Amino acid sequence: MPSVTELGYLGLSVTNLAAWRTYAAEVAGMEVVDDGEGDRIYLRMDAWHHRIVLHAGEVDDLAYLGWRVGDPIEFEAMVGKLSAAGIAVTVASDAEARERRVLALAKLVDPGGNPTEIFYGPQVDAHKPFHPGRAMFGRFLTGSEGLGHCILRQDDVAAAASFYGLLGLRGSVEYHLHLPNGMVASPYFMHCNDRQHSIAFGLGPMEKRINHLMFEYTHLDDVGLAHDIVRERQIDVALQLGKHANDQALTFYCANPSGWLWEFGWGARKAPKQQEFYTRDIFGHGNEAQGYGMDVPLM
Ligand code: MBD
Ligand code: FE
Repeated sequence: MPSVTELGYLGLSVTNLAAWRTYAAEVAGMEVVDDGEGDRIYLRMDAWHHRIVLHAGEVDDLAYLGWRVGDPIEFEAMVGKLSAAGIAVTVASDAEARERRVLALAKLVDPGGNPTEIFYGPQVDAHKPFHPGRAMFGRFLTGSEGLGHCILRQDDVAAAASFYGLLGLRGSVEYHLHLPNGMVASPYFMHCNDRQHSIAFGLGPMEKRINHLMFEYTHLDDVGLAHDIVRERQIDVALQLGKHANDQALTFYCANPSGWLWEFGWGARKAPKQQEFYTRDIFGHGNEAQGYGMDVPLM
């Protein structure tokens, strides 16, 4: 059965490209690449041409997610499998593939309405060493684990789980969180490689398509340095430093210039073969700035 292998790239629509340039480079340490197209800039995290495209736009939200498959055979099999399941999927033109810096891609929409792309063959600029936007102790942990994970809006969790299951991701509910109103939140996490989760959903209604992007540093000190910079610049922190029970990464969540969250992390364990669930995090992750859709009791 064909399967995606990693969350390969993201496209974001942003209203303030200048603020994003500063934040991505000086807070997160990503490399900003401008190919002179005028309406977009690229963020590098490793040797790939880019992992994130920032499109100058009217809205501040996710524009699309790119899921990688291994090669043309997997690509054809995946497009065939999705079509056979009754999902509308369109193979994009060569011009669109060039625009994404991949050999080929197909476009579809997930059950939450999130524009989704399946691709193979990213452009890897092996000749161009990754050059962080600020001093870094280590690097971004990408490789076969992809760029990180996202929490997406899904009004129908069962439909989302079966859609991402078709893409080849596995997972389950991993928390039962008791909310102050007496309800229980049951967020659902899915993986397609060693990264403990590449996607999650089911934390409740969301204004935007995306709640947060998590990326991981290879060195703990880069989380500490980012945290110092975030505090120095008085950027809103929605969840304080803490350790999740599922991926066991040390992370904190702060606002990006689009008003949704980036989760800065280090030290995640690899995806286990069998599912578990938890009722709280290991430590920390106290709620601080409200209104970012993360006012959930993880502790
Ligand atoms: C995560 O990465 C996360 O964002 C939440 C809310 C819970 C567990 C792991
Ligand atoms: Fe997360």
